[in-house]
Amino acid sequence: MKFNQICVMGLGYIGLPTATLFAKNGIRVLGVDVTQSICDTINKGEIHIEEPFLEELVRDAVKSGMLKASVKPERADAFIICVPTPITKDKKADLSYVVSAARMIAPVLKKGDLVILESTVSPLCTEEVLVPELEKSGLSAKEDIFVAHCPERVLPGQIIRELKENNKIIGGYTEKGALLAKELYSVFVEGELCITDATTAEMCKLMENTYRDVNIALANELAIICEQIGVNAWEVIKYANKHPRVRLHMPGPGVGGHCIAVDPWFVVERAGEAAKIIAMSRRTNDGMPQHVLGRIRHIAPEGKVLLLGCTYKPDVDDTRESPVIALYELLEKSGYEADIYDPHVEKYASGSLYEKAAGASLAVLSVNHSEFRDIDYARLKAAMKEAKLLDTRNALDRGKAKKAGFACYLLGDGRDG
Ligand code: SAJ
Repeated sequence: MKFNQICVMGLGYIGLPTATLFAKNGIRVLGVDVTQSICDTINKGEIHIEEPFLEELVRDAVKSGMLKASVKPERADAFIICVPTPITKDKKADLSYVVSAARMIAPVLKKGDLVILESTVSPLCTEEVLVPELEKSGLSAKEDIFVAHCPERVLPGQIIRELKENNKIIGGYTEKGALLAKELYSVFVEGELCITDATTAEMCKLMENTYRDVNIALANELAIICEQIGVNAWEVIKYANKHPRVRLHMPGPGVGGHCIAVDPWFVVERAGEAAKIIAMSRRTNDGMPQHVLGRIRHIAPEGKVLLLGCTYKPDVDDTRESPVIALYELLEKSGYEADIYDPHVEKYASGSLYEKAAGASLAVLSVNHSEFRDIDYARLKAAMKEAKLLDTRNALDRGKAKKAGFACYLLGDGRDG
């Protein structure tokens, strides 16, 4: 089959880069997003998110006429669903965006079309949620149309490169569905296209992120233990990782983002009691802001605390599920005067780090943004009320800070003061 026109449903961190790469490789793309202002921005050749190389690609794709955005889908050869799958307050997968995307597609669906679900979903969602919705069109997903689950696996900040280079799992609802999806992605994917069934693909994606979450929980537990027994967890990790079969992860103030902090709960929801380690790891990581608060209380019992960075990871503008926001709220609840400086987040980027630090009793490195690599510690000290630093990422130049007169503390270090 030749794909002439495709529709990409959802123009966020995954949908927009995906749409753009197809457009760049000769397929006409209609990007669909329910938010009119997002469509307007894209149709002007501009973007609404921060991601390296994306802006130029979108500009070119729109200019060439290969990429357009609209709030409604149109007839196409293939539909790729890239909508969010958030989590509810009681830790259940919210599949409502997948359902509404399927409902928008159903009226324009015709025999022979391919529908791909890229969003991360709970086990069996393709079979139990997506297919029944699509079949409301009167077309059978076994005979008339083709369905596949091909989960996105790219890392924010490196999306364009990883979309092309990463291996991709192609989970067909039927064998023919998998083959067609493989054909479509081979337009720009240079990695291996691994064919399996849709439910296996769902589990692969969930376990990739669960693996990371469980390992980060182990690192966070190690940090807490090291603080108790008086060793430095970062040194333990550094040397343990010299073993050829050991790959300890890094501790931190918690796990954020819309993936790792969320996906393991999808497994727990389905597997219940059987998912013991997975649930416990989630709780360990969710408990880290509280642990950091404990350390802050010890170092600076009161006053103003400035958090350096509030995104869920370095050098991105994304604050979704960020543990730093949780820490900020905990600080406020505990009577501190809390503030955030983050050069990547408009709301917290005004003024300079030094202006924001005025009168603070403690500065906490909460996100290891590149900008924080070369802080002028003498200037920072002059601004602050007390010269105290807590590094939760092992990323500050604490040698320099100490020379400038700072008392430095490190998460996971039981010897730091
Ligand atoms: N983190 C630690 N310690 C570590 C590594 C990470 O505390 O050793 C924290 C980070 O600070 C951050 C969180 O984990 O808060 C997650 O960041 P990340 O960079 O590990 O991952 P994400 O959420 O940006 O992207 C992940 C990726 N999955 C894996 O690496 C297995 C990506 O490939 C997926 O596409 C993405 O989830 C997704 O969409 O599911």
